[in-house]
Amino acid sequence: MPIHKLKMSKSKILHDLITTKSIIKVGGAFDAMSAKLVELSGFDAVWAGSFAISATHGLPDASILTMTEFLNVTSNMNDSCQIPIIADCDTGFGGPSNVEHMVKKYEKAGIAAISIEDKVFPKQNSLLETGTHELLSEKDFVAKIISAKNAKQDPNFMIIARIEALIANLGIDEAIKRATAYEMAGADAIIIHSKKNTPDEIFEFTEKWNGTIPIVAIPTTYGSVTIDELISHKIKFVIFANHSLRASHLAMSKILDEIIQSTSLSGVNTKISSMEDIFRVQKMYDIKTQEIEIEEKLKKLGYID
Ligand code: SPV
Ligand code: MG
Repeated sequence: MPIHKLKMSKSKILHDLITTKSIIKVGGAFDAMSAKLVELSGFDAVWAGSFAISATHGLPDASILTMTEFLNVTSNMNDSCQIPIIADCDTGFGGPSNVEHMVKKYEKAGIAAISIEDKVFPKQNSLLETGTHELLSEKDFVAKIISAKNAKQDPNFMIIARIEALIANLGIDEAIKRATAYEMAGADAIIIHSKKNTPDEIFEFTEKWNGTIPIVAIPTTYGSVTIDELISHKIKFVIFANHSLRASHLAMSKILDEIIQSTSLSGVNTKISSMEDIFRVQKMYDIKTQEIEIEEKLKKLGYID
């Protein structure tokens, strides 16, 4: 009898990392190539963030793209790399029934985890100072978690509940109350998000909360926090949400400005990746190997000498 080597699912890979790693490092990406670069740099998982994906469509991070559009991008990212993908699913694209449909679709696509946040639809990016950050009632968000949990088939597929109470300036007690409710409803992890420039309120939350599910932090605004500090304050996942997008934006803007102001490309060629670099990441060299394999097969079948 042939022995089939079953590949471990990415949800299982992500789930196992919770016990084997002191902290899981998640790099933000916005398409297949940036996801691949996140993997090549040694991150444990990829964050398919709504901010970065919306921006690369030239659109605001304000619930504009549809679930299908996000899922298409996220699936491409998933296909391009071996590490698990954590999908930022905003508010879940509607009510509990929309969340149910979404969980089925994302799980079927091989995505390891989804995150839904407790804001009302349409949401706006959490770090937009002038943004409206209205929270959904705890009861209505718990209904979404119940729906997500009922819809998932794979026990390792993670439902991450994201708390926006600190973003909405509602304070630690509200954040703790919601975290407790979301854990009780079946969330597999909690994202506690903050827009402060120090990790103080995040650490106050992690000290006060008695929950047992993993806690996720997104230290975009409190970027001076160290990995060791996060670990010692019970953070299990750290998401570097948008740095690949912002790095690309800066690099592209600089080079394009230089090209338009120059009379030749001689100055820029050393400042950009080589064609070889891109050939490698897009697996261009696999084409030759495939051609050789096909040719050998065609020879065996007598089509060519
Ligand atoms: C994202 O990357 O889309 C996020 C994180 O949701 S934040 O931009 O900080 O809201
Ligand atoms: Mg987002």
